[in-house]
Amino acid sequence: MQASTTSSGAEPAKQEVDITAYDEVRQRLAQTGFDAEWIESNLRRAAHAARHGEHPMDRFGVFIGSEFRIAHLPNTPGVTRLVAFIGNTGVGKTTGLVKLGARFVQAKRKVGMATLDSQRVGAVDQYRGYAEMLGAPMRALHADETLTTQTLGAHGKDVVLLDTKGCAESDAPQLKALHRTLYDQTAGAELDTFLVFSASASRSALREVTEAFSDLRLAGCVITKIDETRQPAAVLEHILELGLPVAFVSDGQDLGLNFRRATPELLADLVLLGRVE
Ligand SMILES: Nc1nc2c(ncn2[C@@H]2O[C@H](COP(=O)(O)OP(=O)(O)OP(=O)(O)O)[C@@H](O)[C@H]2O)c(=O)[nH]1
Ligand SMILES: [Mg+2]
Repeated sequence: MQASTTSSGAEPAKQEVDITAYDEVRQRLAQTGFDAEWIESNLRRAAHAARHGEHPMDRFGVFIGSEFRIAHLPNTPGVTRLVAFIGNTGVGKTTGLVKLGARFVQAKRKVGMATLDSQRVGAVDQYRGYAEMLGAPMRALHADETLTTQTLGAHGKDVVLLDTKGCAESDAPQLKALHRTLYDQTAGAELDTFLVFSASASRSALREVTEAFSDLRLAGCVITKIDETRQPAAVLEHILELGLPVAFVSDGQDLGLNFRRATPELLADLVLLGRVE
């Protein structure tokens, strides 16, 4: 088909239109905080696969959305999912788990809760309060306690939400040992560990926390506090670079409202608008 080339064999007309229109995409990406090199390389990749007549903003949205991997929580009958949120202190691990728990309860799944954050003043009482709100039993485990399906109260549960301290030195060895135990015993439970990133974290902080937990096998990540910045580029670049699947995005403090399942469209909005619609 000759539609995209001129009869003289000069530059395709379509490409000229695209260059003008990609300027707008470029501007949007710069506003979200992406660096120039990232922008140029991804614009080229998106434009390369553009279809005739496709609007560059739509093209880039579809392209970048499909660059993200989406994490799925398998629902296997007879298998308890042990869902652990790890990451730095204050990023939204506890409230994220509670938001996830509310979804499970709504879906009539049997939920248990457990926490490794058992020494900090008030932490256990806070988690117990959330557990009562969800109508779920709760276990607090100490740093020297071995994690098993028994100690976590997993029996008869579809899912156990495992909160952590936010300290890689103590959380990582306990979770690593749990992973080994479950593997050795084929215990009817599987561990899904998600690294929680705040959308306003710096590039170096993101690298450091990822490195601190690098011993653990991750099921994916959660992005929190996207309502606190219009420039979430660092976290998005970091996740794309790692190829880490994204499970959820948190956009506020409301336990019932502000937790969304990640989708390619939602992540594309974050890239292009710095927020979700
Ligand atoms: N604005 C905003 N606040 C959030 C979000 N997610 C969590 N928060 C708030 O951030 C604060 C810390 O959240 P937690 O869930 O306690 O964080 P954590 O990672 O468990 O913190 P530690 O237990 O201290 O390690 C709370 O006030 C939450 O309401 C979000 O997406 N947006
Ligand atoms: Mg917490």
